[in-house]
Amino acid sequence: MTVTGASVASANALWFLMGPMDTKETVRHLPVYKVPFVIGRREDLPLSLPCKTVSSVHAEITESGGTLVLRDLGSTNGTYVNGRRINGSVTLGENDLVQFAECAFRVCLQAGVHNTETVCTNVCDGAMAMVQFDKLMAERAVTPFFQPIVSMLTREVLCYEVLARSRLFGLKTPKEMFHVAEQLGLEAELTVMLRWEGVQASRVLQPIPHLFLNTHPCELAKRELIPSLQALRKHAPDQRMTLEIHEAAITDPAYMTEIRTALTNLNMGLAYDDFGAGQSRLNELTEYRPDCVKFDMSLIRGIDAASPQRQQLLASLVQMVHNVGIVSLAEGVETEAESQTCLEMGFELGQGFLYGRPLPATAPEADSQR
Ligand code: G
Ligand code: MN
Repeated sequence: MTVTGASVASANALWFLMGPMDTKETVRHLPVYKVPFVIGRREDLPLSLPCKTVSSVHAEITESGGTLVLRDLGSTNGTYVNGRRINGSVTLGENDLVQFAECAFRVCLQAGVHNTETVCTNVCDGAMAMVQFDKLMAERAVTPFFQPIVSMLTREVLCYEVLARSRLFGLKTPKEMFHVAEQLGLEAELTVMLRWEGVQASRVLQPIPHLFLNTHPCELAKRELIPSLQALRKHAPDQRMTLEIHEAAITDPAYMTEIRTALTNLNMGLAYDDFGAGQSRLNELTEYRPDCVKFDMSLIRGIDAASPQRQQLLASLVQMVHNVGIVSLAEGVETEAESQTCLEMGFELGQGFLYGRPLPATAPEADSQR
């Protein structure tokens, strides 16, 4: 992707306008990804503000010696910095409050935006990914994919895991989306949005399916998870939902106890994701009892041809989970032989390309007129 004009991203930082500051709209993070960065009502501008009080070409930001310089372009209702109408050019600093007529933004400098090895070549792509990320969040431009979770024995589809995808350049996969989200500290916001849109998109399926929904470790670290689940339950009172938590995310026992209680009260299940990939924290299995343990695909792939010791170890873990009344799920099953071995070991549920790839939800023909 090419960006015309000079980039104002320095080696490891990028300027942003954060806003709007005074409405209930989603807060946006708009990278000043090129200079001149022209602001106005016109749609083809780097920052287009569809607001009647903003002039069609209202103001511009340029760069001088690494700092941003703001200039009003003869707008009708004026450009303000920290409440003062500006004449001529004004240098902008971090945390300045900038207003284009009635649209207010905070100026911020985001450090650590680019890795040192990607400095020159990818700086524009990085900035463009930021522009796209703003669009992703503001327009909720995600396409949730659904991967079936089946009964190992009957192959009947019992639930679906929601997986994040989008059609935006540089943000197609969860890895790409979360890479940008982490730079902006918006991992929790992105995850909350993905769960919500997953629930929303699943409504075309009949009957409305039981969903497995992912969490991000920072939601637990920042103790932000529970309110978003309460909102989701309110939005979908009757939908069956199971929350996936990565065992490595469990760092605060007190908060995990709160989450377990909240999930029970909200009639949501709990699954441990990627079990066996990291620490395999066995204590937690009884402490905050999950309803389901998802065994990581690294334990499953090639299990049919693995050594008897490895097979025995996995079979014992499945048995142990079963003995405490928890359902076991094999992730990443790709072949019939893996599936057969997992079934013999006592796995109750399976997920993987053998049973179904992640796909967007489409309404069945017969239900499409609903
Ligand atoms: O960490 P978590 O279990 O939430 O991630 C599931 C990921 O695994 C998804 O990105 C999904 O596309 C991928 N996946 C699902 N089934 C298979 C499979 O059978 N094989 C492989 N290699 N990947 C899979
Ligand atoms: Mn998962």
